[in-house]
This record gives sequence, structure tokens and C-alpha cells, in this order.
Amino acid sequence: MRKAMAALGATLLLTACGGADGGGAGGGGDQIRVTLVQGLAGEEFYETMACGARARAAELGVALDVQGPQKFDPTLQTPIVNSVVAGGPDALLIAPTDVKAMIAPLTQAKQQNIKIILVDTVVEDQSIGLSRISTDNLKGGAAAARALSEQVGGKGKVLVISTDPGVSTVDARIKGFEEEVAANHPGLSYLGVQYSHNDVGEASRIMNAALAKDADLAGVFATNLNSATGAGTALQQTGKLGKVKMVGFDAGPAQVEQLKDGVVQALIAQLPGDIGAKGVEQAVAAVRGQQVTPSIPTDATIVTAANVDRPEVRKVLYKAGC
Ligand code: T6T
Repeated sequence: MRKAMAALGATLLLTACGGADGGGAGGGGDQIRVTLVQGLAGEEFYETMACGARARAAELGVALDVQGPQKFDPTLQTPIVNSVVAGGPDALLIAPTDVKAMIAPLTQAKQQNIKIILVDTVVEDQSIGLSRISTDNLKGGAAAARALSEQVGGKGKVLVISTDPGVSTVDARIKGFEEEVAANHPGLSYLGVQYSHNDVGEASRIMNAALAKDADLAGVFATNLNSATGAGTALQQTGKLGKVKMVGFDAGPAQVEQLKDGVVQALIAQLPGDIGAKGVEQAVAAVRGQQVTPSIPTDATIVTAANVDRPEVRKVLYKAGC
């Protein structure tokens, strides 16, 4: 089985493309000022994104400020955006926490001619965001379905645990998972999706309840870092190691530990640092009136116990700080 999973250890998606043509600070003498608003402050995906953004900003001579809400919640992200807009940066990089709720504050930013670059998540209003930079999450969800099906031998009950409806990235992962299961895995009995509100404890509670309801549960796909960490903790606590197979999106430190402990069988690592760096590049291009790339898909890699210590895989693991 490890050989089969090792074969999965491959880059999933097309190589990122795009990027500003031109280095150096903004036109004229004024330093370009950019603010990154994360989806969730302190969480390793967004902290790794900030590290990539900071490094690129330093190379380009850009002044970068990083802010984020203490929970992945539009009611907390909106006042941060409003405050940032009042400060009048040249550009705003943001991971909107809801496809609808964040349209209004971002419209205010757009009306003040602040150049908006969407990193990771998006909003439903297609006119917002000069560039959208993220993993191809539809493909990532389909890859998770293939990896989980491989793990459970193509048969049995499978559950999805996600954060909340209305988060573009995880919604796409669910869609990709469901389409792949329906099209190519007739032996899987899909139990549907339950929502953790991006809370580790809630994800654990959901996992425990699912195990109580379906003692023959074969596998679970957790669509993001906190959902995966929480579900994995429940599997550990209930002694289901290896009995219930799990695939999780993201590759934070806690998730990698669970992978090495055999709690989780595969992680889909994104490239948040790459997303952050390319976000700064696109912001500089937009401020300078240069060509901006409207859509930039970034890579994802399936991480397994068999490949996690390889140098090329270690470099995609997330970190808590720069
Ligand atoms: O999976 C990432 C991110 O791509 C998603 O939009 C929200 O959850 C994470 O931040 C991980 O917690």
C-alpha cells in the first residue's frame, strides 16, 4: 500500500504561471504600499503565505503590512478591511472569508482605486480582483477522492468534513471530490459533507459522532487544515488509526505529525508562500499600470509517509513563522 501511495507523491497540478514583468519598486520615488489581509491570523497556511509575500515585497522594495482576523469570519474580517481602506494603501491582497459577505467592503476599496488582488479565496462578484491566485481546488478535490478511494480499496462509506458553505476554496474541493466519486468510484458510499466552522474541536466532534453513527465508516476527506487536524485527533483518540482512512488538504505541522503517526494517510499540500509572493508581484504590476495576470493557478503536492522527508516535499510543508 505504501508503494501505491508513494506513486501518488507527485505534483498534482499544472505549474503556476504568470507574474509581474518587472522588478523594483513602484514608479516614481514613492514606495508602493501593500496590505495583505489573511483569512485567519496565526494559522500556518496564511502565515506561510505571509512569509512568501514578505520575502517578495523585500525584493521589490514594497512596504507590506499583514493583518488578519482571529477567526475565519467575515464579521471579523470586514472591520479590518474597512480600517485598511481608510489607510489608503496602493494595493490590497486579501483572502475573502465569504463569497458574498466580503463584496461590500471590497467594493469600497475598489471605489477608492485600491488595486485588489485575491489570494486563495475569491468573492462572487467577478469584477472584484484584478488577479485571482490560488490552488486549482476542483482538481485538488478530485485528487483527494482518488487518493481516498485508493486507500479504502475502492469501497465503503466516506464522509467529507469542511469549514462553512460560501468559502470558495473548500466549496470547490467538495465539488471536485463529489464529481470524481460519482464518475469513477461506484463502490464508495458518499455520506455527504459536515461543517466544522474551521474549528479543530468541532471537527473532532463531527468525526466522533460519525464514527458512532457508522461504525463501518471507511474513510474521510477533510477539506482544510483545521478540519483535518480535528478529525485526525478524533481518529487518534478513538483508536481508529489506519482503520478509518483519511486524506486532508494542507500540510501544517500538526497534520504532518499525524501523517507520520499513521493517523492520516495523505495530505494535499498547497503552495501558500508562492501564492503570497505572486500576489505581491501582481499588486506591483497593477499599481504601475503594467499587465496583470487575471488567474494564476498554483501547484499542489500529495504528501505521504513515504515521501514526506524528501527534500522537494519538505519545502512545501507549511510553517508557523518566517
Ligand atoms: O485550506 C486553506 C485555504 O486554502 C482555505 O481557503 C481555508 O482553509 C485553509 O486556510 C487552511 O486552514
